[in-house]
Amino acid sequence: MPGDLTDRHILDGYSLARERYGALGVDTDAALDQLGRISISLHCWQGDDVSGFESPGGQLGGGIAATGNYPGKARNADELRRDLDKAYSLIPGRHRLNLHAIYAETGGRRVERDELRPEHFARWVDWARERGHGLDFNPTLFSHPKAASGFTLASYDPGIRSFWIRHCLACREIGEHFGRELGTPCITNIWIPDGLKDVPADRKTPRMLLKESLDAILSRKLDRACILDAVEGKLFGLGSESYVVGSHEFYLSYAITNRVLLCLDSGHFHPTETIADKLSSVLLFLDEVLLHVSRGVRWDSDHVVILSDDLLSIMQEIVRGGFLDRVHIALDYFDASINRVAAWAIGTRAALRALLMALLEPTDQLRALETAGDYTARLAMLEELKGMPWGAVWDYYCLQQGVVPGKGLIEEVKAYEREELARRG
Ligand code: RNT
Ligand code: ZN
Repeated sequence: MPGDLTDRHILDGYSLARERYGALGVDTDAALDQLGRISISLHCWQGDDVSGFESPGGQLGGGIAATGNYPGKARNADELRRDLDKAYSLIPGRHRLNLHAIYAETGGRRVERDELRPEHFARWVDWARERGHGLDFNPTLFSHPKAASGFTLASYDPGIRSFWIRHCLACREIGEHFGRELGTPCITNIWIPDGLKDVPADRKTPRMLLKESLDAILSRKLDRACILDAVEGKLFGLGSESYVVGSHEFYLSYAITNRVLLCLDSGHFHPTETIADKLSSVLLFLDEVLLHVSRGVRWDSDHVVILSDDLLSIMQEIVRGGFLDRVHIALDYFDASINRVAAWAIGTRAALRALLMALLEPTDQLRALETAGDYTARLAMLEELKGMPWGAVWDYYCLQQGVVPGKGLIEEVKAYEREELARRG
């Protein structure tokens, strides 16, 4: 078809792009080599609006919400895995999967969350092993009667607290099992919804309780070659607008003191605050961090990731700081108003495109200009880079990795919708 992107167009475009970047001292082949080694953790929960398989029709709680009712949502683990396979086939590179505890497969039997065991995830492990995906994990401390008060690990009720402590301990065992089975550490991330709608009278006690609960959970020493623990803070949620127990300062301090990973979710801060600026600070004091790459829009912190300035600065900071080995990149958003497979593919491709743009920067030159105080040239160079043919390098990367380039993604997703999603009631 005239105007279509053929292999020859892509190869021609790449060879011109390689020359242009070469003139700036940037090696495009080396950048693609590096990009190919980056594994992003895709969040299983985009595939079914954070429903999980615990109880049909269960309500999403914990101050997060998926809006929209696009048809074709996965109703069980087989459908979810099929959708994930489709999504991974649209994303160049080899990537991980981030599971939540509510995605256990218990064969129709109700298993309480504090009784979950590795065997309830056996099929996920087999699937991951076959396809070469590493697994990450999350205890689920929401969408449950014992979280209905809005409090879990910081609850004043010792029975509630100990239930959730047992759940988190069970999940750490599962995480360690994943890491051992798959030969890559499983990042096991704790996020809790605990907070208050209105002005608290006591901000201190719930935080003391949370600290105690976390100590009880994390003091059990597990093999760091198999599991890396992370903790995730937040500024506010729906129904916890005035106070969130696990705030950023709480978890930053906790992570530094206890040598666990800090999870920075890009949707969990004030609207003009970006996590890009935080990386070079926290990584002076922490070995590693986990990112939940997301996109905040007004009250929502979980829109599909797009190639925004914010995303680009996060990836630039990771690359410029030499942090690729110490920053684990995961995605966290849930949009039920568009095709869910497309949501995974578009968001992950955006994250990879931003990484590629960052990898194509002449970092040393930019730093030299800055060190010399030549801010004029630095600004001019940064603006120039935005117009460089990085898109041609991306297309070539897709071709190289056997993944559909350009808007071919749309046709692929539509075909999958006709052949698979349309058959779901
Ligand atoms: C919620 C946190 C958390 C969740 C997932 C489902 O605000 O971002 O990471 O999105 O655990
Ligand atoms: Zn998150």
